[in-house]
Amino acid sequence: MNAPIKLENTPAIPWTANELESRLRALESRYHIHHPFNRMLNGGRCSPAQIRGWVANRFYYQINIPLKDAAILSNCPDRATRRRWIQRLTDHDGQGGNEGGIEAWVRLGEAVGVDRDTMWSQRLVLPGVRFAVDAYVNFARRTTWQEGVCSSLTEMFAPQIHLDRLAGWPSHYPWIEPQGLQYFRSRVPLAQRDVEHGLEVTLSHFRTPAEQQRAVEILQFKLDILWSILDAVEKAWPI
Ligand code: AHQ
Repeated sequence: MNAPIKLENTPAIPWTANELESRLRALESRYHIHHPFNRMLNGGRCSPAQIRGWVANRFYYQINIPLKDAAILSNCPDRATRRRWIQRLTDHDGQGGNEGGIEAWVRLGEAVGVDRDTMWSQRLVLPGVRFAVDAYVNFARRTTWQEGVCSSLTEMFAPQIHLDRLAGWPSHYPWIEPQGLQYFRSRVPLAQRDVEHGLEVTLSHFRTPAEQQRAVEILQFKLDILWSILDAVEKAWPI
């Protein structure tokens, strides 16, 4: 299992920005794309009940992303950063004619057989999922905005997991209405845009060896959150 990331001894001299980025990207091996439940899901081996359980539980993560991002915004005194960061809220909540990612996830629910009311009722959300997601939101509320930004960098690895779904689900799960996968399609360019901003902030803020070790630990914390969500789902809908 994932042992906590601890460098033997924090380096005496700071890493360059490129070295810090490489250290963060090296955590990809701990990303939930490698979780047994995700391998089963993207490998076409999930039952409709398991897919419905996963979609209904990940909805709790999705509806909390804007709360997490609003917490970061409320901690951030820098207008230029806020002008960029606020886009993340409207990406999920929608704006004008764009219904946003939360509505797209509700439609994913309907496409897999979880109706809108059940999704919003959250009655399928597991204690372990609620606990992990709430830990993420509360982290963003109580820490610095820069640490909150750093924690979003698990999305460095997200385009691949969305592309895996788009490549495999139509043939693995032909019973799912293709339109239901729109969220995954929409997320790839947004993730790339968000990671560009998140890395800019992280690589410029975390400078000293101790700060850079902290950045690595923050990313590991968020990777654990995503992993724990799948642990809970797998336990409720065993492989
Ligand atoms: O759909 C996802 C999303 O909008 C975000 C925002 C970002 C954050 O701020 O933490 N992380 C994230 C992620 C999304 N989807 C997950 C998935 O597996 O579909 C991956 C997750 C991430 O990698 O952090």
